[in-house]
Amino acid sequence: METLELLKPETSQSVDFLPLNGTDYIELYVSNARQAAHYFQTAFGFQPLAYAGLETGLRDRESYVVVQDKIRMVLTSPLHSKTEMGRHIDQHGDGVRVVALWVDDATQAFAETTSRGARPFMEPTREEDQNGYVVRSGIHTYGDTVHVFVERNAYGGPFLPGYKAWNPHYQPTPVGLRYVDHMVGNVGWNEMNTWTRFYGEVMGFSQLVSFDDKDISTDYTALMSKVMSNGNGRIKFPINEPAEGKKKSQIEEYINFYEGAGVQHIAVATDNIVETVTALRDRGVEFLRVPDAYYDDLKDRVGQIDEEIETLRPLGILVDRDEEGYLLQIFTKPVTPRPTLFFEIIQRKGARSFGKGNFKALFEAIEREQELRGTL
Ligand code: TYF
Ligand code: FE
Repeated sequence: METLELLKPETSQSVDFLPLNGTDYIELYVSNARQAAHYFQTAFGFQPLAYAGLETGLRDRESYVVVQDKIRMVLTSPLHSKTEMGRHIDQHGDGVRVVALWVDDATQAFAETTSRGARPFMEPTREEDQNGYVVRSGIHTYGDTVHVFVERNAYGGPFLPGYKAWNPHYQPTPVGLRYVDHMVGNVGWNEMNTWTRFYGEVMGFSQLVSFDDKDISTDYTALMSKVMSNGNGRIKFPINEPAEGKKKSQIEEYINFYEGAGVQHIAVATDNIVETVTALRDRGVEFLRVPDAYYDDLKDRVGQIDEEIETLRPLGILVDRDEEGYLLQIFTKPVTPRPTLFFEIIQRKGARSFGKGNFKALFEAIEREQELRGTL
């Protein structure tokens, strides 16, 4: 199947029971939030936004919020032993705990999803300060990951009530990251359909068919993937499960190291991938490399593109084309000690797919890394 289509297209009559405005924030539980925030500022060009911790009256945790255009990341660490955060970090290492979604009505989002079978994580809760109020609610998804619904239309503060503005001297320049394009979940053996059904039935998403399942379950990939999208397309969640191949699936490696299902990669969009990747490299971000031969037949595969192939080659930027246009993408090495979480930088020029034409080269590059780690 080559064309992109929704398997369950929204008709004009069907109402989206879970309208989502976009990604609100991504919260990572990490062992040293202060240093992680510094890393995301220094290496990825995020700006300091807000802080909560001892200085705001908290005793159990510290959180730093960094921002780049529409992307907000929260780095949170516990301040003492035997916390839920500490248990999360012990099991998973540093990783994504919360994928927060911006809604107009967090109470309704909670009711609509829990009535369809979602496991509650947080009852609708109103928090307020001098800047207004926010209502948040939450449900569990795969592994220990949760979705928090954030209703913030009546809030004017820097982040959430309880946080104070964080405006230190050190503010490295942004690298041009704009918004979260998609976030990928890795789930266990034979669990993909459970979770795509969850996003379909509980959250009202539809499957985006940009490649059929068999396309990527070949020798060199050993994974299955389906992409779930909400009604307006602002939220896209590909779900991967491991598959039996000649070698250990990269998804199985993730599940083993993360000790469960979790967020595998966060894809962030840029309007100028050449400038963004140049800046990220200069700041020490490390990317996967495909063999140089990839660039020799690139023009034959993708046709005319705006960028010079000789500009893309030294940076390792990949290109793929679909019926609607093309996209440029590149993948970082894992950003955590365990080979689990990584980032994708993506620039779309019309294409709405996910780089199927790059899977072979990409997955072989991942396998070379697995080989170095001794986990293949
Ligand atoms: O999100 C995607 O589908 C692409 C391709 O382990 C991809 O970024 C899929 C699986 C994977 C790495 C990249
Ligand atoms: Fe991706």
